[in-house]
Amino acid sequence: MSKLLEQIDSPDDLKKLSVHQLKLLAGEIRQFILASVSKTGGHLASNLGAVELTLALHYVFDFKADKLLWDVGHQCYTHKIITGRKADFARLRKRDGISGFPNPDESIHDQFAVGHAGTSIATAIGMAIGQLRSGRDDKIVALVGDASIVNGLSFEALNNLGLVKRQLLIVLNDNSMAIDATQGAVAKYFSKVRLSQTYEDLRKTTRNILEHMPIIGKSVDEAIERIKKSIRMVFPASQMFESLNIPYFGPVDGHDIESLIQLFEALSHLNHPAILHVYTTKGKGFRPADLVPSKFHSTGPFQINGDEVEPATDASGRSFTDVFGQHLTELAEKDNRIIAITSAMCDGTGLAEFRKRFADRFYDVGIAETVAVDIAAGLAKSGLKPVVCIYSTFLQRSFDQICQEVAMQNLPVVFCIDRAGVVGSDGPTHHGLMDIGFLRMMPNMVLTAPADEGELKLALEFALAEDKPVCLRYPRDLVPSNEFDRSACAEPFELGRAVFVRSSPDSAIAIVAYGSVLTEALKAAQLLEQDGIDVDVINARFAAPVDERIISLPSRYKGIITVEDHRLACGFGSAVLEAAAVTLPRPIIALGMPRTFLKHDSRNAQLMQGGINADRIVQTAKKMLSSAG
Ligand SMILES: Cc1ncc(C[n+]2csc(CCOP(=O)(O)OP(=O)(O)O)c2C)c(N)n1
Repeated sequence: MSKLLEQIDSPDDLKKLSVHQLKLLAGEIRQFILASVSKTGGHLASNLGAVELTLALHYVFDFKADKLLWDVGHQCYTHKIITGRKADFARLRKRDGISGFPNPDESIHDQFAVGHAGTSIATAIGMAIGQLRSGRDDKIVALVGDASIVNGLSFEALNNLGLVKRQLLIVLNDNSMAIDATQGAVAKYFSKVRLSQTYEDLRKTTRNILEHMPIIGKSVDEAIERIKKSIRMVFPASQMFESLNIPYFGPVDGHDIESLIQLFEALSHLNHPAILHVYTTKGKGFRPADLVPSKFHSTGPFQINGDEVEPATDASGRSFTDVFGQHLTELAEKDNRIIAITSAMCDGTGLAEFRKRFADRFYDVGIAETVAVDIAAGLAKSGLKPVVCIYSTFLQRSFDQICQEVAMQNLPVVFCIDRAGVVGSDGPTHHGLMDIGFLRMMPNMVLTAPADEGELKLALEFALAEDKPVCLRYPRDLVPSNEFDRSACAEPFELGRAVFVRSSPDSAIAIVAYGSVLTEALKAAQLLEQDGIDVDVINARFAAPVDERIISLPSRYKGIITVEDHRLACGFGSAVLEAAAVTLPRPIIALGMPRTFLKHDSRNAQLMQGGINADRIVQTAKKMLSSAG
C-alpha cells in the first residue's frame, strides 16, 4: 500500500494532512481502488471520479456526527477506504466481506443502506427536520449524481426542500453520465452549460463564490445576486434550481481539492439548503475507464495490460440477457410495432444491439421507471407493442403505474424483467425477489418465467402475441447447458399451461419448478433416481395463472415440492398453496378480495364479493363442516 494511505485509518487522520498531501493521497486512493476492483470486480468508473470530492467532504465535515447521504451509493469506495474499511477491500462484495454500497451495519459513517437512485435528497430533508426537532445542528450533505437528480423522487424532494429551515447541502456530482450518457432535457441543458465553460471559468466561479459568500448579516440571496453579477454565463445552470427557490453555487471543478475544501467550509455555515454543482470525470485516472466509462461502471475482475484490459475470468457462455436482446432484435425485424423501452439500463438489459439497429424504436428514459411504464401504456393504447426492459429490483419503483395504467386497462405491454432472483455481489438492495409477489396481485397480469434459452424465445413470442400484459422474468445468469432432456420445453407457450419435463408412473413426488431453477429440479431428480427414487418434474412456466393441473397435483402424489428464485412470501409456491389449500383434506379457505378490479358500488357490496361478511363466513363454515362429514 502506498505511503500516505497507510497512515489513514479514519477521517481524523485525513485532517492531519496538508492540501498537497491530500492531492497525493487522491492519486494513491485511485491506484488502490483500481487494484482492488480489478481483483474483486465492482463499480469502478464512478468511484474514480469521486475521490477528491469525498476527501474534501471528509476534510471539512465530521461524518461521525454530520450526516452524509449517498445517492445510489455505488460511488462510496473512497468513503469506505478512509472510514476504517481499507483492509476489507480484499473481500469487497464477497461473502462476509464489505458491501459495495453504504451500509450502516459496517460503519457509523453510513446512514442508510442504499442502492436505488433518487433517495438522498428526500432522506436528507427528513434528517434535517429531525435534527431541528431534536435540537441538534449536525450538518447534512446529500451527494447525488446528474442522472439521479433528475429521477422523479429527487425532483419531488427538491420541490419540498422549502420544508427545511436550516443547513442542508446538496452536492451535485455532474459527470455527464448515468451508466451511459445521461438522458433527457435537463441532461441536454447541463451538457450545454458544461460545453460553454472553460477550466478558467470554473476557477473564476470558485473565486467568486468564496469572495461573495454571505458573511454575518448578509443573506444567501444577496450573496447569490452578487455572484451572478460577477459571472456572466450564457447558459446559467442555476436557472432550474432558482425557479425552485434553491440557492445554487457552481459549476466548479470537482477534482480541485483545495477549492473544494474552501467551498465546503464556506457552504457549511449557511443556515439554508443549497446546491453546489461540481464537475467530475467518470473513470478519471484510468484511461480505459475514462474513454469508455459505461464499460467500467460496474465490472467483473480484470487484468490490466498497459492501456488494454482483459476480463480475468472466463465469461464464456450466453446469458439470459444476451438471448433476450438478440431475439427481441430478430422479432423486431419482422414486426415494426415492437418498441423497446428502458430506464438507464440499455446494456444491462441486453438492448445495445436493438438500439443500434432500431434507433427510432428504442427509448432510454433515464432513471425514470415510472415514466418508462406509462410511456409503454400509451404506446400500447396506440396499437404498438411496447417491451419494457427493467431489472426486477428497479421495477418495484413502477408498481403503481403497472397496476393503474397497464393492468387495469388490460393493455398488451410486455415486461422483460431482468435480474429476477438473487443477483450475487450487488447484495440486498439489488435482489429481484419481490416481482412475482407484487405483480401476481394485479388482475389481468400474466406472469411467466422461461427456464432456458429456447423457452426465453418462446415466452417472448407468446408475450408479444397476447392481447394483455405479460411479464417475463429471468435471472442474472448464463442459460443452462443441454445436460438434461428438455424436449418438453420446446413446446410453444400456451397461456397458463405447464409442461411435464420428466414423469414416471412410479413417482411419488412431483417437483414443480418456476423459471431457470428447473435445472436444479432436474439435477435433484437425477440424484434421487440414483437412490432408486422416482420423481416427476414439472416446469410451471406460469405463476399467473397457475396451471389447474398443478393445483390438483396433491391428489396424485405423496408430496409436492415447489422451487423458485424468489422470496417465499407471495411467490410462486404461495400461489400454488393458496389455490391448493381448498382441496386439502382439512381445507383452509381464505376469504378476501378476488383478483379482479372491483367496480364502484357500496363498500358493503364490495366486501360481500370477497366474502367478508358475517353471513358468508357462516355459510363457509357450515359448508366446511358438512363436507368434513
Ligand atoms: C431506481 C434505480 N434505477 C436504476 C439504477 C441503476 N443505476 C445504478 S447507478 C446508475 C447511474 C447513476 O448515475 P449518476 O447518478 O449520474 O451517478 P454516476 O454513476 O454518474 O456517478 C444507474 C442507472 C438504480 N440504482 N436505481
